[in-house]
Amino acid sequence: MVEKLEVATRVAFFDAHPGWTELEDRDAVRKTFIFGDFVAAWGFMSRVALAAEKADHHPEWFNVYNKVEITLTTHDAGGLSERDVALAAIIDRLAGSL
Ligand code: H2B
Repeated sequence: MVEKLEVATRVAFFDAHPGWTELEDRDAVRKTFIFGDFVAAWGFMSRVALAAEKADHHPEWFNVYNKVEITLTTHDAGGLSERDVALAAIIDRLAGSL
């Protein structure tokens, strides 16, 4: 079983990862990424997909043209866990490098 994040870890996460916000209806975080066009958005999603598969931790996401909305939570923990923090860091890095 994966542990849910402590409050102090959550505060540190939001400080270190601007743009991620908490959902109101469940214990999850979300961030919206905007790219130049669909190809750039899809390229980003492909990189995230490979990283997610490697980590065995997968995003919930929604794409329309150049917009990718990503939600992270850990079903195995029933909320946010270190796995989400780790994947969010990778996602931010991949988005910044495009
Ligand atoms: N992804 C996410 N986001 N949360 C999980 O709890 C999770 C996952 N669990 N990917 C993994 C896979 C599990 O469901 C499978 C069976 O390994």
